[in-house]
Parts: sequence; structure tokens; C-alpha cells
Amino acid sequence: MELLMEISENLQRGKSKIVKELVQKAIDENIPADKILEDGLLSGMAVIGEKFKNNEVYVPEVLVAARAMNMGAELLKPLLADANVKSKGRACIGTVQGDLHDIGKNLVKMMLEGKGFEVIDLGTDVPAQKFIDTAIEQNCNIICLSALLTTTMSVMEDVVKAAEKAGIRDKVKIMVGGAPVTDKFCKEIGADYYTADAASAADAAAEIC
Ligand code: B1M
Repeated sequence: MELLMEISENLQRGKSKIVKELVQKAIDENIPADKILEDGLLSGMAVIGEKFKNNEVYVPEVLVAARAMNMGAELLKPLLADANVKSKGRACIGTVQGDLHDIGKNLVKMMLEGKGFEVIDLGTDVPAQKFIDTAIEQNCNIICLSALLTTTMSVMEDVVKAAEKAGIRDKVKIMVGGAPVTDKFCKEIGADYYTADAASAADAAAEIC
């Protein structure tokens, strides 16, 4: 679809204002929100990801594309939410310490809210103990951890260990995800759930609660 391609192309150029306008146009044309997300925003981000890997674009270009992605996704947020859902439970979410990537984390948050979860967003670069303190103070059912760097994945294990040390391991489920994370890694570090994408993360959370 031409409009979704336009969204993807403008996202790649980091044109946040145009991306926002085009996403609104797509919404007004009744294109389903998940299609706008997948075939417009995420497809643009995938192209940027590939170019970043091949050194065809650099951090500043990726940053502006990420901003356009977040601005477009923000408009889709209410549409991705199930209407009239009662609170299913409470989760805290964050990108682990040392890691500043937040697009995937924001999507997981959005999908969880869509399923009726109250979500406490701790942001990026979150130390292990912060997840534990929040889970205790806010009575969270689930701790959601995102990591995009192979060098920061190990912080997820620190969170599992900190939960054990704090004596809350049997009260809270720990979900992990992010591009380098796998089900095998999840099992190795003793976390509870690995999911590959934001929608599956929200489904798994709903199952837990
Ligand atoms: Co960075 N970066 N980056 N980056 N960046 C990657 C991750 C990289 C793979 C690029 C590459 O190919 N070389 C690479 C990591 C290599 C590795 O570790 N093996 C990399 C690198 C190296 C770096 C820097 C070190 C670069 C540098 O400075 N030299 C630096 C690190 C900074 C830091 O964090 N300390 C860096 C910086 C940045 C930017 C700031 C420029 C920017 C982030 C902006 C932002 O997030 N606000 C950025 C970006 C955008 C990327 C890429 C291009 C795109 C990531 C993304 O947002 N994807 C990325 C390349 C790539 O992934 N192909 C790359 C879209 C997003 C929707 O996907 O986050 O995977 P993702 O989320 C998915 C799933 O993973 C899942 O759901 C989402 C889909 O529905 N998911 C979960 C995520 N969290 C989950 C949690 C769950 C369940 C599912 O349960 C709780």
C-alpha cells in the first residue's frame, strides 16, 4: 500500500512531523493500526537497522528515525488497546543497565497496556536493583526486561539473582526479550518467559495473570 510505504520512507529519513501526519492519515483511512505499525513504521525501522549494520547510516540518522518511530507509534497507542479491559495486573518494564534502546520496550509497554495491564515504565539504563525495588514498592506481578545489546543481556541475570536475594522470586514473574535474547538464554539465567515480539509478550503476560 502506497501510504504505508510513504510512512516507511519518511521514517527512514527521520521526518517525524511527516510520519505523524501520514500515520494520522492512515488511521483516518481506516487502515488497521497493527498494519500501520508493521508495514509502515516497523518496516522502515528494519531498513534503518540493516543500513546501520552495514555502516550505510550512523547514530544521528538512526536517532532521528527512532524519534519518528516513537512519534508515529504514540498515535497508534489508543487503537492498539482493547476497549473496556479491566486491569489485569501490574508490571514494571525497562531496558537494562547500560542499554539505551527503547523502541521495542515502548512497544511492549503499549501492548501490555492494550491488554489491560498497569505498566510502570522505568525507562532505559535501569540498574537491576531498581526493578526489584519497584516490584516490591508497587506490588508488581511481572518484571519486564528488554535488552538490545549482547553486552547488556547479562544484566537480566542480575535481576533474577536480585529477585532471589530479595525473597520475591516466587511472587514475581520475570519476562525477557529484545533482539539478541533467546529462549535458551532465558532458561539459562532462570527467567520465566521469553517472547520474540511485543504482541506475544502481552499475550504471555495475560496468561501469567
Ligand atoms: Co543500536 N545497536 N546501538 N542504536 N540499534 C543495534 C541493537 C545493533 C544490532 C545494530 C547493528 O546491527 N550493529 C547493535 C548491537 C550489536 C550487538 O550487541 N550485537 C547496536 C549498537 C552496537 C549500538 C551502539 C553500541 C552503537 C554505537 O554507539 N557505536 C549504541 C549503544 C548505545 C547504548 O545502548 N548504550 C547504539 C545506539 C543506538 C541509537 C541510540 C542510535 C538507537 C536507539 C534509539 C532508541 O531506541 N531510542 C539505535 C537503534 C535504533 C538500533 C537498531 C538500528 C534498531 C533497534 C530497534 O529499535 N528496532 C538496532 C539494529 C537492529 O535491531 N536491527 C541497533 C526496532 C524495535 C521494534 O525492535 O527493539 O528488537 P526491538 O524490539 C522487538 C523485539 O526485540 C521485542 O519486541 C519488539 C518487536 O515487537 N522485544 C521484546 C524487545 N524488548 C522486549 C521485551 C520483552 C519481549 C519482547 O519482554 C519483556
